[in-house]
Amino acid sequence: MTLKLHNFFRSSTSTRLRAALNLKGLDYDYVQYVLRDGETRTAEYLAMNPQGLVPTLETADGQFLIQSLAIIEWLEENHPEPSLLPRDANGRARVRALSYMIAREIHPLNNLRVLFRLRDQFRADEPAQKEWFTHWVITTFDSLEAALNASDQTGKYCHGDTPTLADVCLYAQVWNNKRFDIGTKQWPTIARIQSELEQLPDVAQAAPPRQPDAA
Ligand SMILES: N[C@@H](CCC(=O)N[C@@H](CS)C(=O)NCC(=O)O)C(=O)O
Repeated sequence: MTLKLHNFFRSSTSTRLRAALNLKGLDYDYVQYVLRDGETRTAEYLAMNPQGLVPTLETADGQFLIQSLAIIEWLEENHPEPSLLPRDANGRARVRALSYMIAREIHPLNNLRVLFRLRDQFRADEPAQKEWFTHWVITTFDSLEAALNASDQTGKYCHGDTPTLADVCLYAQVWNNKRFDIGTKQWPTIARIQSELEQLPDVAQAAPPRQPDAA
């Protein structure tokens, strides 16, 4: 049995994990779920992932791994090459910090269930949800751009000249932003890194439109 990826094409946490799997050259079976249809809230799915969120990675020995960053760290430990984290502790701290800016500061505020909650509790219509989403992207992307520009460790990618955890998070977030018409023009370094990432077939293959369930 190979790895099984339970995911959804448009989900940015799924995109970042797909990119990591591809960069590490790992094959996986693609299992698709439609979030809006509640397909991750069934008893069967909740038994794999009690949060009812994607992605879940089913391992060859039947474990269900949840939380995309924890899964990528698991990949890193079990399939160390090519590494998505720098060899030095300072570099690892930097890459994790850049990753967390996206994964912990943007994504949790803009997740589907948060947008639904804004709608249901505060009657936020679609334009209001879009404004909310955009606000939190801009807040962190401005800081991310500044952090990237301030460091001579920024290279072809977020950290040096090989893709890291920070790049797969960035790549997925930029794709997610497109759904709300947020481009990259106002962040030239982010735009440059994204275009470098698009040149990497393993990363580009993880993009939402290239998945079997792409609408
Ligand atoms: N921190 C989790 C977040 C997982 C998550 O929220 N996934 C989203 C898709 S990107 C989801 O399943 N959303 C469904 C919902 O919000 O109801 C991770 O990194 O895996």
